Amino acid sequence: MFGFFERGFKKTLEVIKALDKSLMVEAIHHIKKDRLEEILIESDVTYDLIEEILENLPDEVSREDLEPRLLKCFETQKKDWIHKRPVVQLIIGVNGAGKTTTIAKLASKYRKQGKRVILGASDTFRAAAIEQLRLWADRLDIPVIFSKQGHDPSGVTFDAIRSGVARNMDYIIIDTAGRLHNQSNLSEELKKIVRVADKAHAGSPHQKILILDGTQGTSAIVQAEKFNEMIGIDGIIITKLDGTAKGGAIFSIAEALKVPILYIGIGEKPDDLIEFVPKEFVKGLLDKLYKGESKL
Ligand SMILES: Nc1nc2c(ncn2[C@@H]2O[C@H](COP(=O)(O)OP(=O)(O)OP(=O)(O)O)[C@@H](O)[C@H]2O)c(=O)[nH]1
Ligand SMILES: [Mg+2]
Repeated sequence: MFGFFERGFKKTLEVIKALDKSLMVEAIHHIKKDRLEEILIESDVTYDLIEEILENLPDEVSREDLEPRLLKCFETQKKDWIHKRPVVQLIIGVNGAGKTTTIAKLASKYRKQGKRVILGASDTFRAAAIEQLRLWADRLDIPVIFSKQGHDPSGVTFDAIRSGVARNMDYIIIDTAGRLHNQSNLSEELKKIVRVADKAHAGSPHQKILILDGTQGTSAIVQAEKFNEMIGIDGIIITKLDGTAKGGAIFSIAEALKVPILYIGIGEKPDDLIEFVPKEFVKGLLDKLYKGESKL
């Protein structure tokens, strides 16, 4: 059975392995600092953060030295979620990041936990977007509230939340559009959705979850900051890590945004979503760095 790191960071692991085979065999107790720097650069950790991680460490870096430095990047990971029923999750992110697919994954996960889920198709910008969510809802046998293309997305949000409350749902998950004519349009639309959600169910949306495309690596940080300025972010899900070697970007994303990373997406199917646990992530990476090839 593969562990968390092998499952979630396959491509990143291949790069680390390919980068220095001899290093992988020899590095039982220590790794040379410049080698470590190379590995972190290759896996897309930002340079400033690499400097911070390696600051004042000896030339030969031990696992014990490195571990707390890596974990420190996730210090803000803890978050007190509001567990008010139903929980309203607003899913935001740029076009193509994986919002709709991730909604299907989340819904499928909650269903398996025996929870009641309803979806809101508030990406009314494209007809195909509504269809895509309806198709997932059909496959997963989950109700979905939708309207016609071009209708006000906050109207759909209101209806979905009211319906979710009336039907005693556990989770109401709202899809949104990633791209409008310009950024100020998007910002205004998201702000309105948030206001209307609060009207439909006071205190909601409880979780504003940003979906980031993992193949973009650290370049997704600027994008995330913009969404944070618009309406604030409570959690992040990073998708498409199955297709990228930029897994190290997770350190920089967590450290820069100070928002917890909740899950990672590792494929297109409903089960391809795994909970992100910083300790397991760091342990998985360190196991690979310090135990040699035979274990890979
Ligand atoms: N390999 C892989 N593909 C993914 C993952 N998540 C999403 N995708 C794919 O990425 C593409 C875009 O996903 P969507 O869920 O449609 O993205 P979106 O953010 O809803 O896009 P818009 O509605 O256009 O804004 C689809 O082809 C998905 O199958 C993932 O974790 N791994
Ligand atoms: Mg979509």
